[in-house]
Amino acid sequence: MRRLVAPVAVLTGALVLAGCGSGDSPADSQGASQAELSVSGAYMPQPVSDSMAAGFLTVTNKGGTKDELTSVTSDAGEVTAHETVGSSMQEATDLAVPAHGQLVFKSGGSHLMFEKLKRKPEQGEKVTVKLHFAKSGTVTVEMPVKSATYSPKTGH
Ligand SMILES: [Cu+2]
Repeated sequence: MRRLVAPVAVLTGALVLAGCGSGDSPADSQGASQAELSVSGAYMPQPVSDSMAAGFLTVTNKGGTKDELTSVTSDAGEVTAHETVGSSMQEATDLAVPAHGQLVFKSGGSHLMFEKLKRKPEQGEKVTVKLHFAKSGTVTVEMPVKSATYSPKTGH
């Protein structure tokens, strides 16, 4: 006489806890050897000038290799990276994005300088800029135009 074996219902929906708890060590070991860039906080204060404007953003590198911002381009007009030295500013080339670090463009410091704008950007519009990096290639950023007095919240 054959016995029917009741199929055992296996609950496969159990939670699988992915291995966490090893995330405290810096990711500078093998496997994190490439630059890994992301851009955040991009904005342009609505310019007062018809042809010139500044732009700000933060490039974050989560990878273990540094990268460099070699140039910036935009269909809106000419754009270069500037750094502020004392009370004047000068064009900056080959700005480093350190491994596990940031390249910060912010009011009062380094900034993107738009010149010879084809038309004046208005609040609510977006200006597209392309950031060209030595290793990571081109990153396209949509930069929203904010009010002339806009100031981003800082802090962590
Ligand atoms: Cu400038």
